[in-house]
Amino acid sequence: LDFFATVAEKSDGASLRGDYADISEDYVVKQNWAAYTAEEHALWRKLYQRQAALLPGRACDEFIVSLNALHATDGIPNLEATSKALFEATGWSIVAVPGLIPELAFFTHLANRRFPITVWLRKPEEFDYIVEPDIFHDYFGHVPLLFNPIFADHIQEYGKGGLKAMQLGGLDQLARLYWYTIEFGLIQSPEGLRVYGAGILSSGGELTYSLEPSSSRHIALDVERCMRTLYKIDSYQETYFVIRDFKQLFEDTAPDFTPMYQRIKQQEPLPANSLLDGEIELLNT
Ligand code: HBI
Ligand code: FE
Repeated sequence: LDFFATVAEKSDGASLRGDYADISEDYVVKQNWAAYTAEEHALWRKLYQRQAALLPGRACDEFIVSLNALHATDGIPNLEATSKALFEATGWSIVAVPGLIPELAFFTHLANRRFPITVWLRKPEEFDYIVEPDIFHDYFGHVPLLFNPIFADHIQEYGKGGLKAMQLGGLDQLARLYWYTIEFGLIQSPEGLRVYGAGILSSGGELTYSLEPSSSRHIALDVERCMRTLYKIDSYQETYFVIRDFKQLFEDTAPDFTPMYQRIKQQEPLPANSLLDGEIELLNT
């Protein structure tokens, strides 16, 4: 029941979507691919086509290359087939889940190189915006970069870090880091800023918005600063943190966060639109 408290907090008290009747102990279910309707496959194709058209010049190259190799254009993908290809590439698997799952189960999957993917697809009226992650967000947004060896290792470390943070009382801080990197992160490229965060990559509006100079703040990622920063769950982000490359993300998050959690807990969290003394905005406003 802890779990429902967590989720109620995350989704503003709204009840959970998804069918939790047949879960195994680690919250895994069968995808039941044959049960998706023709309408759902058609909606997937529409979602895919809109996002794919926005990717060039916006998504990082690693994402685009891996996404194309997945051949997921025709309809809702079969997770078992993807899982096999992914395992061969980076030793990760995909497990099907009914929706949001408790943090302990979520982190345990990641720490063991299993990525949980929600089985249900949004409704047509949720084409532009959805609160809880559905299969389009989880698959389109997260799976391609699991084919990148450094990023794949990073997500496993994040899972281990999550299990540790639960012991240390650092979950709020770690969740902010996850939010501003794995979900809403930007990365430098020789041609300018690019997106690697799954929350942006799976969003029609934010994929263009997040790269506009006049939009929100763009500042270089500093892990401790990021972990102090509150985030928005119901609007575009007010700050985007930018990494140089995936190696930076991996290395900067490698140290033991115990002392950092201690320091951060003694301070007030920063509002989502903060700009601190000495911080430089990477795009002109
Ligand atoms: N469950 N299915 C699913 N997907 C998530 O992204 C997820 C979750 N449970 C917990 C959780 N995320 C977050 O609390 C952590 O990433 C912080
Ligand atoms: Fe996500």
